[in-house]
Amino acid sequence: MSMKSRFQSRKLKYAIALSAAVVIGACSSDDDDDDALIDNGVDNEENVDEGGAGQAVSVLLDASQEIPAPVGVPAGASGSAEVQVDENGVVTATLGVSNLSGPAAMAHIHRGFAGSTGPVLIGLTTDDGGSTWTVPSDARALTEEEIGAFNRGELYFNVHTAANAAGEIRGQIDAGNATRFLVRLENISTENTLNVASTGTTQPVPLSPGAYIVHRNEVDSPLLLPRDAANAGLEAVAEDGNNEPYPAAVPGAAPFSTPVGADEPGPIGPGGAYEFTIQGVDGDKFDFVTMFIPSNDWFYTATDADNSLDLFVGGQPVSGEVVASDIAIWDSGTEADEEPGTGANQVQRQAAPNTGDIDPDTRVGSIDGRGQSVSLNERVLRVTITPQP
Ligand SMILES: [Ca+2]
Ligand SMILES: [Ca+2]
Ligand SMILES: [Ca+2]
Repeated sequence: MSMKSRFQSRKLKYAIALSAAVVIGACSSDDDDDDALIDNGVDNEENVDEGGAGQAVSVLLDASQEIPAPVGVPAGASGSAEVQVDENGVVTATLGVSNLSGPAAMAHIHRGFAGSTGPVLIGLTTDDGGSTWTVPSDARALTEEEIGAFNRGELYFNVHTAANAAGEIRGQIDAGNATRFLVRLENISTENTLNVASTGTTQPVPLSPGAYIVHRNEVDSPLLLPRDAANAGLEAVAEDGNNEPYPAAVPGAAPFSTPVGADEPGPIGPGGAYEFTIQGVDGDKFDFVTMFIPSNDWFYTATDADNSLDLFVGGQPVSGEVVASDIAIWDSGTEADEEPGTGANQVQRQAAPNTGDIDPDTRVGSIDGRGQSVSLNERVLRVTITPQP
């Protein structure tokens, strides 16, 4: 694969002071206000896959890693596992558990970073009533993307009991080869950001709970596929700010929901932010979607090459604010567009979710590419990616 040619084709981007007025439209995008960057355009001579395919990983399970927090767990409840994934994705694992509140009823390997939950990939079986679990010989192999998830420490064991059906002990399968990154999505709009021409007024641009993914796809972000008609996860975020359907619609998609400093899921207005932690190895990419709320079906996402942000450049972890031109407003192609900030079928005013006329153009694409425009006086979203010690 040609990481090299990709990076060679990309120019160094310079910091430019943010101009007072930025109009995003068919002929003018937010390419104009590159005011910081993580993309230094360094050539990547060779893309070496790091990580643990073939490597045996030891895993300790306990109640403290479990989400949500389990109840009535004996102090010594624990598990110990050894797991290996070969280059074809075939998983071998042995898991022993002890001191649970009752017999272990199920044990699975899931996809999700530490601190989040995600779908089951592989079910384990037991021959001794729940003390020891293994991957059955007829279990499916991991896909290429799931092997990537294993290599970056994104898989975990979860053991279920009657008392804790959602899980009593959990253990992250992490060989320690990955870099941890804190991702911050910050709303930097103000009361004066969105121009509403029909009323001659301005509005802020709130952003919604959304979804993110770390992946290795060469051509496109899985969050945006298919591109000729939005997946159900994207439609729900883009029209209604609802991220619940995404994990089922797109394997590996994970929700972010609760603003920094809040107790409950909700949108972020000016000054608000979402934060979450991801992990990656060289070659891993990151993408996200969050609704441009004063719209029918618009969202912010990465528009870097392959619609994803590289987590490593020249083999080194990226660090800092994502260059503004690598983020843009897209349309999910699922609802006809009304004037931003006023439409009766937009989420702030509509009678019910998923209400509005069919979009005459069903393609998932940037509003620039679809010939649409919006008048913004300021930037709305700042994304910062910071490697963690
Ligand atoms: Ca639309
Ligand atoms: Ca719809
Ligand atoms: Ca609507």
